[in-house]
Amino acid sequence: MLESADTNSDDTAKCPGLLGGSDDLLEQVRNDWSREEIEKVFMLPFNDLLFKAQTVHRIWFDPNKVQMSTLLSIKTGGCPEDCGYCSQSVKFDTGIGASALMSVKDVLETARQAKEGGASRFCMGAAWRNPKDRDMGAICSMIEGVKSLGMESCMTLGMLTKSQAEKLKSAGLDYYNHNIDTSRRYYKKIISTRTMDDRIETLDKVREAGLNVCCGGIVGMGESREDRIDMLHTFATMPSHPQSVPINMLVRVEGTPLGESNSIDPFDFVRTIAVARITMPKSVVRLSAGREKMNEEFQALCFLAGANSIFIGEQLLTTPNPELSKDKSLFGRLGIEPMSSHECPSEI
Ligand code: SAM
Ligand code: DTB
Ligand code: SF4
Repeated sequence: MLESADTNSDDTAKCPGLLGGSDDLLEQVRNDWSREEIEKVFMLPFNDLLFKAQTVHRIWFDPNKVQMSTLLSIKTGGCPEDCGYCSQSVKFDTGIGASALMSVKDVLETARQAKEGGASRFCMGAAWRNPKDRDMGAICSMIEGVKSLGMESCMTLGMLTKSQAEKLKSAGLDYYNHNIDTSRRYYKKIISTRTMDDRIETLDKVREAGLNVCCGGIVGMGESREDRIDMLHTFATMPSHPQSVPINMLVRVEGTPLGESNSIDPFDFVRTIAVARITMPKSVVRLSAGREKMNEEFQALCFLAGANSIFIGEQLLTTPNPELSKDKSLFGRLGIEPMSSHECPSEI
């Protein structure tokens, strides 16, 4: 086990890259991280932090492979929740109206195009507080169709009942995305219509149904470093680490309460990625929303810090993402290649 950073803080300064112990001890996957240990890692000198993150990354992953997913909003706008960052809440005037659930045929045509564009996973998102049972038939047909294209599937539909989670699993769903978004303390400033515990409950149901968990958060909502450390501590001490950890940089949407937020220090964003990599060594860490506003050097630092998944395609749910040609050029310059599904660790 890694020694507590508390016991060897002087050594850490003399021995960059190690928090104590030898590199082969970094192979351990731990769910017993203390908040203090995570804070110590977060606050390391930047070069030491990146060295350590890259060391851990190389134990578990090919450092030049990045998993590529494409995202589609299968049901846009009109959501009754009040998440302060979101373009799709009915509570904010963002110019995005409510539309109906897309047809299975249209979803599968978009999935086919995503596969042609190089995506190995197709992620579908709905602006719901929770799915209605009457929608589950269409949702399951979408999952079956995506699987028959030879792609992995991911859904994010809001809160689930036990039986809905089981239905998704039976349809062949690989991942369910449900984010905690931020620290427990800051959460109340961002969302009032459902609690952090509601989200944790859904995550438990997803895990118990045997689905891979995709759970992450957003950085840049005005939260403090303390909040980022708390959020990372929550992920790292879950009963098992989420198999996929999306770290989103807030996309500021006009009309939302967070539309005018100050931008985050890029180095703090990179630190968040690096700490996710170190504390959840086997998880795929996704450099998720926000790439449109990052330059190539910023993204390269995120990959160096251990991010190994992205969304490709020009649209996230309702906001833009870099053009495919720009991503292809960046990957060419960095020598990054797509990670195939069988290289992507999962529990199922
Ligand atoms: N309605 C479902 C839910 O909230 O779980 C699924 C869709 S919701 C849009 C999925 C996630 O996208 C949110 O939990 C949040 O982390 C992320 N997200 C939404 N809007 C964002 C924004 N403007 N910037 C960054 N991330 C955002
Ligand atoms: C996640 O953590 N990020 C994605 C996905 N899970 C569903 C969503 C990002 C949404 C960005 C804002 C938008 O496009 O509306
Ligand atoms: Fe609704 Fe999800 Fe947006 Fe929150 S994040 S308002 S639940 S679509």
